Amino acid sequence: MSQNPRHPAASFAAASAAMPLPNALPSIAALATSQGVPPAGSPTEPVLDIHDIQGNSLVGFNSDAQAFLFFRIDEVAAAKRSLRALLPRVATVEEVLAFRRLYRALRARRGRVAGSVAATWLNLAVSSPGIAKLTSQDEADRFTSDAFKLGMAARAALLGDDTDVHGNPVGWMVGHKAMTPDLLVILASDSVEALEAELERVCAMVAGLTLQHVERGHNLPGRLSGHEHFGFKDGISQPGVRGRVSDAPTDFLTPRLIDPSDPLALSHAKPGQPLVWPGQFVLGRQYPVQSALDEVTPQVNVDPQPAWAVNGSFLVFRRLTQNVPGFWKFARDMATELAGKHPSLAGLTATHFASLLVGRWPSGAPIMRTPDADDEAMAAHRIAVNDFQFALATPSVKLLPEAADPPDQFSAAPADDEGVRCPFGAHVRKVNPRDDTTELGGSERTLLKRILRRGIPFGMALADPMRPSRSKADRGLLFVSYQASIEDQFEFLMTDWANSIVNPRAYPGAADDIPAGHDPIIGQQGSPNRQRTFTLPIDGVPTTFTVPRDFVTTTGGGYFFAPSITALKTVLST
Ligand code: N7H
Repeated sequence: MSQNPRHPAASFAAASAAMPLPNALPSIAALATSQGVPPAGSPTEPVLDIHDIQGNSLVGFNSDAQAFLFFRIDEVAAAKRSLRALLPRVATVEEVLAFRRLYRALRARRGRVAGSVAATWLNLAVSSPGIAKLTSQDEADRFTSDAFKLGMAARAALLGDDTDVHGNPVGWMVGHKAMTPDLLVILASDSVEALEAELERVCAMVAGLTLQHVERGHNLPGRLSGHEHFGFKDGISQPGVRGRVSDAPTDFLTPRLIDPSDPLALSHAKPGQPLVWPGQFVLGRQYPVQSALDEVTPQVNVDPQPAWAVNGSFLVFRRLTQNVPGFWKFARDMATELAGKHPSLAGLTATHFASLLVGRWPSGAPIMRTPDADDEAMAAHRIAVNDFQFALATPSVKLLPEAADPPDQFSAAPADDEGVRCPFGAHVRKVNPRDDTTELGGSERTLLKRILRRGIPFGMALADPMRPSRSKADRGLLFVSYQASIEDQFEFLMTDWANSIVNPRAYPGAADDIPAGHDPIIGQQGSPNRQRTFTLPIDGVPTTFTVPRDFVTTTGGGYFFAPSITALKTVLST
């Protein structure tokens, strides 16, 4: 392990002010107590190449402050020297996971960790033009993803973004024709000062590169901590990536919290968190992908093209500006209108209406479990907050003793195959319909569409997002996702589900199906008519209304590839 004090991983061992920590990184094995017990009949999971895969993909930095540095390569030889210089700072899955486990161990023992451990991380990604510059056009062309090769701006119209008559995105600050980055450097830290210091160091270290654009993201302050700008808790539901981080049979990347005697343990890490084979997120024949036939059996993967893409992952970046006052004005107006028109909705609040659009209350509590009012205690319970499904009643699950304390005694989610409790169009039901049968078929197919989300808000928060405001300040989400296929995962979620009024599910009508409408958060009706619809079942009758304008607007973006450490060392910087 590197002892270089400037190495980001080394910096977390040194950062403990409150408690002396060992000089070197604690080994993961030392911290890995049991990560769960696989039930009999579980398929063997591959050992992930945790020294070679970048850490933000499979684990996630989850830091309070992040910076996204977009560079153009002007001088190839100097740019390669810069990459070589940055290489020791690139955080791997091993390092980020070691930190995560240390953090969890301290929190379990001491209750809180604030200030005792800190880390500053760096990860790198390259665009297709960047790869062409660092290797050759032929090499860049060997990637099989057309979306990646074309870039996000060329896909803007397909994604439903606002575009001009030539199909070019309108209003983008980064990633448009005049500013197509070659290289993306992501910095992350829990301290803004440490982040800014690292940003300066990185800029001073590199040559042959022009810094085109910087985005700064941060956890929102005060009671909005962990929430996005509309005021809803974010970062709750992620797929559980299968795979082990050492040869030990139970050293799983994703801790398993279900008792092995419970049948759900075969397919889930914990209730609400299905296990997904790692080939859905990282490239390589050694990592199986999901099968379209059942949720457990691994499906053989293929070698990536080019071969050096192994252990890499596609990174989608989207700068999403949020119109917070507009969103809440719409929610207030609709709540008043619906409450006035329908006696059964008398007393409907803007918060309740907005929660029906999201599928969760601002605290994060799922409306499937608490349909009438927010429930902060449910949201704070680490199992209850994500233990729900849609079509069938959610069964009770036997957890391992440490996960069952305190027990989840909140009311369980009933079956909602009719989309009455949680509208089919609600954001979280659109982008992850869980056990719903979709236009693709059985729910096992939804697992092929899962992504790893690593976004962070940007811009100043409104003190109270729900209160009327004339603020026009630029704020939103720096959306980041990792996946093995841009087309089949991120683009699918946008084009086939969020932007579709009928998929993944519609309401059955007497003659024809009644559309569920767009995803009211991220769904887009392409240019020039951006008017959307949403369907809410009222007194058992699916009732469709208009959503007048986008509350989330794309103001930049790009498709990148996060290569392995080996590829950075042996292909991209030589
Ligand atoms: Fe979404 N929001 O505040 O309404 N999202 N999202 N998202 N999102 C989620 O479970 C939000 C965006 C997904 O497994 C929550 O972590 C906003 C894009 C997926 O149950 C909330 C923006 C895409 C999930 C929001 C935005 C997705 C998810 C609940 C943009 C993909 C997990 C918290 C500004 C194309 C669903 C949580 C599951 C959850 C919001 C963007 C996808 C509150 C404001 C672009 C897969």
